[in-house]
Amino acid sequence: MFDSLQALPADPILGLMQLYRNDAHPQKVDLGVGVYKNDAGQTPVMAAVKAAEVQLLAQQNSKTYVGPAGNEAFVALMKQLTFGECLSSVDDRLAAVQTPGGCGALKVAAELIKTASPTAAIWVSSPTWGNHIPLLGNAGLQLREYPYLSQCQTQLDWPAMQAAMDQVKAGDVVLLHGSCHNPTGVDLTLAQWQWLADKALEKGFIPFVDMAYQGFGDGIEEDAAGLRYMASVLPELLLAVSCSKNFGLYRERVGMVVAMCPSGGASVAATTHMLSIVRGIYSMPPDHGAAIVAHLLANGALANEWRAELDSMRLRIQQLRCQFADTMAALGYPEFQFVANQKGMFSYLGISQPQVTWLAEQKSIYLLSSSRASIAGLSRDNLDYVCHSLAQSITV
Ligand code: PLP
Ligand code: TYF
Repeated sequence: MFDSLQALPADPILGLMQLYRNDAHPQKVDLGVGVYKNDAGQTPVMAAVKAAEVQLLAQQNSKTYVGPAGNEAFVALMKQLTFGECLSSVDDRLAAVQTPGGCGALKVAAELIKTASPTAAIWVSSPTWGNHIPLLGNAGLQLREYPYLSQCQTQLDWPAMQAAMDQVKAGDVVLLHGSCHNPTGVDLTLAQWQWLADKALEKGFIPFVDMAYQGFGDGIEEDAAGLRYMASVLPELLLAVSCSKNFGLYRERVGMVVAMCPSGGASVAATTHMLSIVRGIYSMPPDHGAAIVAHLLANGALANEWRAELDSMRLRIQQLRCQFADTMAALGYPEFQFVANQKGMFSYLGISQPQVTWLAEQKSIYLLSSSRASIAGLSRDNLDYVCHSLAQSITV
């Protein structure tokens, strides 16, 4: 049976992680995978997460099954974190379950859309995160693209995106990145979210917000403003949440999927379908990471410590963005100023594929072939090396 299988290429992002690990160059730099790193180049366990984990281990007296919906306290607290002040007015219309990471949430949502409306198309930004395609497309739904970037690849092409929204049919789904657009770092303003909400009402399409970086753009509350506005005015939306980045819980696989339904009755039915989908894929999500988040968010002191640490991570990335742009300007390349204005982990540096290859082969600096760089991979120690190498790659 397995003789017939042809080997597939590695995931371009995770494959790059392996190349970096195998590289013995003492100055190697990983600007590939979107993982937060501190100035020492490490991805430490956040202090409040570690404290919550220690307390949890001391308290936990059973490892029995939790069930397909996962940890209920986690779901309640995460709905609060994401929907904020508008939760009380929509809570009875929300169907929500804990999932294995944001990827699990995207997959469950795709299957739910497929169940509710098999002919619906999902519209994704061009470009979008590479994994959106298999996670959403493998459910058998039609994927369509809407334009997102202008020709220069560093700014939103808002008129083109607006025009595309007129093509979206009633009942179609439009995927939006909650904040810190992956791969471009180009975000929507609140006024643009409001325009999209009006358009969704007018055309009858359903926004699907992928929130994988809450707290990395402008702040925890600010990054949810678009979602919250939409939730306050629309009858329906979908939300996929990841706790991988903002709680630093990557490998624990923590996330949540939410379907906001037009009525409480519809949300009860949607929940039963979510649970059925979950049973058909992985039966129930892992508990440990979600239990950590639930413990942390329920404890005021730990929650405050976590918020402060996340704020400092966000500020560090913003500072790196500015330092990168300033250093490039000092080297004669002021055109990289856009990096300072973008949000979150990623930016397209706008260099060609041969330049990306040259940086990897000659300088052991790894970024995606699209020129997406994970800014969190920069540090005080490697910034000059990266900027000088980048400048050199432009002249060779
Ligand atoms: N959505 C986007 C845009 C992402 O960048 C990621 C990756 O971190 C995810 C979803 C899901 O991540 P995870 O499954 O690790 O929580
Ligand atoms: O885009 C990134 O780098 C992150 C991490 O299969 C990631 O979102 C990359 C690939 C993948 C899962 C997560």
